Amino acid sequence: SGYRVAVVGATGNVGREILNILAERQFPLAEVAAVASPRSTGDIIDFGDSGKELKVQNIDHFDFGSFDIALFAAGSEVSRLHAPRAAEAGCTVIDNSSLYRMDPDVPLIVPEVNPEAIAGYRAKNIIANPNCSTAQMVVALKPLHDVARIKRVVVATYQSVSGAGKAGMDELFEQSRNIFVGDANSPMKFTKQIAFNVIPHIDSFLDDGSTKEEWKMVVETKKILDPSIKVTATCVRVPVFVGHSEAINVEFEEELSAEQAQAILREAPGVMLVDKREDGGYVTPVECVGEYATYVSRVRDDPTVEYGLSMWVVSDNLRKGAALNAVQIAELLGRRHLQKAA
Ligand code: 11C
Repeated sequence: SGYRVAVVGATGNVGREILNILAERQFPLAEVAAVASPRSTGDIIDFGDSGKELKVQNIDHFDFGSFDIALFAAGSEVSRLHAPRAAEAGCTVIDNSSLYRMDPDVPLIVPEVNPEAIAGYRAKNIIANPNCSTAQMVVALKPLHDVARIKRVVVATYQSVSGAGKAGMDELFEQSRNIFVGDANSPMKFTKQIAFNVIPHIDSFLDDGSTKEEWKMVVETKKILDPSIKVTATCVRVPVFVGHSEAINVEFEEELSAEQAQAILREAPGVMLVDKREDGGYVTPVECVGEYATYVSRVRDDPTVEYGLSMWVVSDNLRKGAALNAVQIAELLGRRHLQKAA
């Protein structure tokens, strides 16, 4: 027995990782369906390393009513068109897009941080998965907030091109090669050259001069962790294929030394502390690819404020930032709320 699960956007960066992770974690499945746009209908894709193959089904004709859970990873437009139809047919939607995250009737869940909020899913039968840069940050902040109450966070991100989909990865690869062989380059997906460069712009600009990616880190952190926490973010795209990094400065209400923070983080769920204060004694994005953990390194006191710390947080943006968190939500939903199909 198990759940009947549909993965929407199964051929994309996150959809493929969802299938890998469902297989890896032996998620209890009675049935699994790969669903995508008509463009991919009929394609054959692997169900992780299970040896099983799945034939991609057309979302336009897909009957969600015979599924328990649909994990959506095909962007906001597909969620807007199909998530309500799935939810109304009785299939609980776990949505990776930004569409429903700030909807007060939709819980926004990181299982290590606010699992209790999942009960609110019944209002719309939809649960939202946060933005990748928010997910890894709140996993690292939550255990520290529990002990010393966070007042304010200043974060700068170093986000990999896989956050912009397969097209972003292809652009970094092609541009790097073209630069080596002397061919002309023109940015397509990104607004400036991404190879051997960094771009301080992710998602669209807002009226106040910030970007939507930066706004997401502010409002999602408040919704998941605590509305009283102030966040200011600068989000930057870097020429890394997979793995988002963040330089985070935190100001607390109460005293918390770097040593105490390290001890707390060593025990925290979902966190792997790698902090040797020596050459190479920290984690970089290439080392976190394919891993589940949110890695924390470089924890140190910030003496410029009364109670402050700085740290470096890295995670696989396609996993904890997206697919893994979505599968963990499905696991939580199954444990607490759903009956398995016979
Ligand atoms: C990026 N964080 O790295 C984005 C990708 O709101 O789900 C995910 C966007 C989102 O480009």
